[in-house]
Parts: sequence; C-alpha cells; structure tokens
Amino acid sequence: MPFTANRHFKQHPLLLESASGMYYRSRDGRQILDGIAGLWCVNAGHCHPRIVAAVQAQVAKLDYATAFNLGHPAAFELAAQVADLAPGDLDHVFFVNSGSEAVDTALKIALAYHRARGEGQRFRFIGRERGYHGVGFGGISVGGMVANRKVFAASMLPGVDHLPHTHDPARNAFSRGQPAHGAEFADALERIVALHDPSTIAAVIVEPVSGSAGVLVPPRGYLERIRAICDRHGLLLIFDEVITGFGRTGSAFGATTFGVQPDLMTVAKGITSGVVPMGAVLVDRRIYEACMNAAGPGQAIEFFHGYTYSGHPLACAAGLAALAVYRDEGLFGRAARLAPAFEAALHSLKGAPHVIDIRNIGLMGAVELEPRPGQPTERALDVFRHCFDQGVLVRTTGDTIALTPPLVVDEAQVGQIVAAIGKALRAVH
Ligand code: PXG
Repeated sequence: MPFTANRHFKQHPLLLESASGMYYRSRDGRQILDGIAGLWCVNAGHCHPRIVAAVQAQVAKLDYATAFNLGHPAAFELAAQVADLAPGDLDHVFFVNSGSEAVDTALKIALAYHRARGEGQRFRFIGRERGYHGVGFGGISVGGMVANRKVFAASMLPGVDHLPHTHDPARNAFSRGQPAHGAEFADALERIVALHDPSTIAAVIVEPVSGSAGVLVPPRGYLERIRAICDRHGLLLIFDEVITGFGRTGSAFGATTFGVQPDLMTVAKGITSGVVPMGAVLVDRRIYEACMNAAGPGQAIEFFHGYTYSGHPLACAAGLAALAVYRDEGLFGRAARLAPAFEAALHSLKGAPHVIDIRNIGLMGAVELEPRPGQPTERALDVFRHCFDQGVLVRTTGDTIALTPPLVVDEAQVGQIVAAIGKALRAVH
C-alpha cells in the first residue's frame, strides 16, 4: 500500500465501499464526511452524476485510443478548455496519468526547451525544502521531503539544489491567508543561482502552496520575487499545481489566486475530479514554439516522450465533465465565498490542546500539533483515528492535520469537521 504502515493497516483495516457527494460509506456501513476530497482531488464531490454519466458513455463508445500518431477529439477539446482556463500564454497541454508523471514531463520539457534554443548547458533544477513533486526520480530529486528521498539518495538527478522552505512559525503562526513575513526567503534563489552560475540552470519548481508538507502558504510578495529572479537569469518557472489547481485556492489555479505567471504548470487530481487518473503539463506558447521550430523538417518528432495512456478517452471524458461541473456549478467561486467561514472555523481551534499553528488559503487548511516527545506523527495519527471514529475523514502529514474538502462542502459540514477535530484533540490529550 502506498505511503501506508502496511502491517498496522492489516491489523486495523479501514475499508470504504461507496461514495456520494460529501460522503463515503465504510465497509461497516458508517457514513464518513470527506474532509480531504479523497486525496486533495475530488473537487466536484463524489460520484457526481454528470461525471459518472460521461465516463459510462465514453467507455461504451471508445474505450481506448492511442495518442501516438493518432488522436481522438475529446483530448483536443479538453486541452483547449484547460488552456482556456489557464492564465497568460499557457496554451499548450501535454497529457499524462498522474502528478508524478506531470512533474517528470515538465522537467524534461524544460531541458528540451533550453536545448532547442542552443542552451543545452542549462541542466540544473532548483526545488525547495519540504516540496512534494510526486515520486518519480525527477520528482523526488527536486522534492524536499526527507523521508521520500533518503533511501533513494544514490540515484537522484544530478545538479539539483533547493530553496529554503518558507515555514516560519516564530513570525507567522496562526496567519490567516498569506503570511506577512518571509518574502525574503526568495532571495536565497539569487545566492543559489550565483553559486552554480545562472547559465547552468534550467528551471525552478515550486508548489504555489506546499500541500503535502502541511499547507505552507506563500508569504506575501514571495512568489513575485521568485518570478523576478527567474526572469533576471533566464530560468523557467514551473508551478506544480497538482493540489492547487482547479479551484482549491478559490480560483482556477494558484497562479491566478496569487497573480504570478509560471512558464510551465503541472496539474493532475482535480483535472478529472479524481474520477479517472490523469495529469497534464501546461506549456507557455514560447516554449512550445521553440521545441517545434528546433525539430527537423517533414515528419520529425519534436519531443521524444509520452505514455501509452496519454490522453486516455475515459480520462478526457471525466475531465470534460468535471470542467463543465466546475463551470456550471460555479465551484471555484463557491470555494472563494466559503473560504472566510472555513478560515474562521479552523482558527476557532486556536487554544485547543497541543495546537501550535493554524494556516489556510481558499479551501485548504492545516492544524499543526506539538509532537509527542520522542513519538513524532503519533499524536496526529491518533487525531485522524478519533475523527474517523466520529465519521469524519481528515489527512495527516507529520504532526499536521490537513483539510481540503470537496468544493461542494457547506458551512455546516465545515463546522462538523472542525468540531470532530476539536473533540479528537481533547480525547488524545
Ligand atoms: N505534485 C504535487 C504538488 C502533489 O501534491 C504530486 C505531484 C504527485 O501526484 P501523483 O498523482 O503522482 O500522486 C502530488 C501528489 C498528501 C498527498 O496527503 C499528496 C499527494 C499524493 C498523496 C498524498 O499530502 N500529492
């Protein structure tokens, strides 16, 4: 099982059997309120009838079509709609099947772009401490989660360096929205760039909001500074929006919420509302054109990369239906409208036992607990279990409880989730 205590699970299995809207039903017949949209992905709510119908119709019509030298209309339609939603000139789309594949693909596009322009010496990537970019060798190399890296350290990509993370509880604990302090963490990029010689660096990759590390919201002005330093030195800026994409922060993307334009963007999860696996890389027109123009004439292939399931018909059908639901139900706006109530509810946990920080943006929130001495993660895992027993699903990362409900959540359900956490905190005290 992925990222799971396998032996513990088998002694204490938790099995889900069905789902609808905001709720799972467990194997033992209990209703579980989903506080984490499956795994930060089911933004439209579970088993949305329009998405279900679209996938059912598609599987009966065209089950599979290769995207190698062939195509099918839904892939081009979905690409056009995703590009339409994206800010600026991110108007070309490469489909993959997960966030990890999206990240590895984006890193490869960055290398291909520089090489196409005669700057093949740009091979370095800059990631960030506490960043999560999936589990491919590219993703763990630029990622900054120690546990995900240490076993595999001998096989990392060469030439990767990391920015410092921006978590600064001494100055920013209990911030609502973007923290006031820490734009200067971006200045480390200047130092790293100088150290390695700017002309060797291909790209910088960051999540606009670090998700897996426990919802680390960028300090005010931080992303703008990163963008400016990238521009100064000709580095591409990749936003990994696998979690922040498709409404999570209260608009289509983190890039739109924070008003900072990346050159490449990786997405997954919410692109199909989690119904069929899919990811994508959104590419700035200038990058696309450089790669096209550099290739040989005639029938030369421009980018030697792709997956059997790139643009899978079922994923495209789910994606088109999910985008239609987001649009017709106004779910990104709903997330923005609910965000203040979500924030107030979450911050009402200040003062509860062992709570040392609370953070939030859009419908993304975290409650950080003081670890038990010598037993990191145990307190949060106990809270997880107490919440589950109360019929509420939350996520833990380290000693942080993360909340990312489907965007169809209502205020009463937010209240129920927060009340369950409060009760659990008192119970495990
Ligand atoms: N980038 C980001 C920013 C992610 O959050 C990935 C890439 C990888 O996506 P795939 O589809 O390959 O898993 C992710 C995935 C958690 C959690 O609870 C987060 C993710 C996956 C599993 C658990 O923090 N994010």
